[in-house]
Amino acid sequence: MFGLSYICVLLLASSSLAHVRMTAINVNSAGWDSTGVRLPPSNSPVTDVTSNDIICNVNGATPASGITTVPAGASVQAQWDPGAHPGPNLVYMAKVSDAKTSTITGLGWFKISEDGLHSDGTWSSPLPNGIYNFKIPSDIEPGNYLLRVETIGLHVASTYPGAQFYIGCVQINVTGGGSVSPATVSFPGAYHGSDPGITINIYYPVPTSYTFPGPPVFSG
Ligand SMILES: *[C@@H]1O[C@H](CO)[C@@H](O)[C@H](O)[C@H]1NC(C)=O
Ligand SMILES: [Cu+2]
Repeated sequence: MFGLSYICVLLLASSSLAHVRMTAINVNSAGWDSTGVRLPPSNSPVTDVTSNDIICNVNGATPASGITTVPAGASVQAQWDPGAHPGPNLVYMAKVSDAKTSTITGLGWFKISEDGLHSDGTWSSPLPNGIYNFKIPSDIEPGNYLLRVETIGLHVASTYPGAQFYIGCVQINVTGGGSVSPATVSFPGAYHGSDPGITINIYYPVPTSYTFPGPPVFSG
C-alpha cells in the first residue's frame, strides 16, 4: 500500500508541474512581448473540445491591453512555461476587425503550423526551453488577427475526455502581406473527441505516426 500511494503522489506531482501557460511572443527576434497575450487565470488544461474554452482558453474573451505588430512572413517564437506534457504543438490565426476588443466566438481559424511525433520517437512538447518556433504566412491580408498557440498533452489521452489542451491567444496586427484569405474552420467544431490525434494511447502500443487534429496547414 505504501508503495502504491507513493507512486500516485509522484504521478500527481509530476502532472501538476507540467501544466503550462503561453506567456509571450518574440517576433523576428525583436524581444519578448506579453502585452497582447490573453493570459488564462491558471495553467489548468481545457479537456472539453466542445467548450468555448477550446477557443482561447478560460477567460479567452477578456482582452489584453496591447497588440503586437507582426510583419507578414515573420519568424515568431512562442514562450511556454517549460516542461509541458508530451504531445504536439499547433498554431492558428483568425482575422478580426479589432484584436484589442475582439470576441472569440464565430471566428474563422486557419492553421499555420504543426509539429508532432518526431522520427526519434520524441514529441514536439516538451519544447527546448519552452519555445515553439513558427512562421506567419507571407501572403495573408494585413490587419488584426488573433493568434492561437496550442500544445496538447497526450499523457492521459487513451480515453476522451483525457487529452489536455493548453491554449494561448495573442492580439496581433499583421503588416505587409498580400491578399490571400485562407480557408477556415470553427472553434469549437474543428476538434472532436474521436479524432485519432485527440484520443490516443502514446505508451502502448507506441505510435509510429501521428494524425494532427484540425485542418491541414495553410502553406502560404
Ligand atoms: C496596424 O498596422 C497598420 C500598418 O502599420 C497601422 O496603420 C494600423 O494603425 C495598425 N493597427 C493597430 C490596431 O495597431
Ligand atoms: Cu498537466
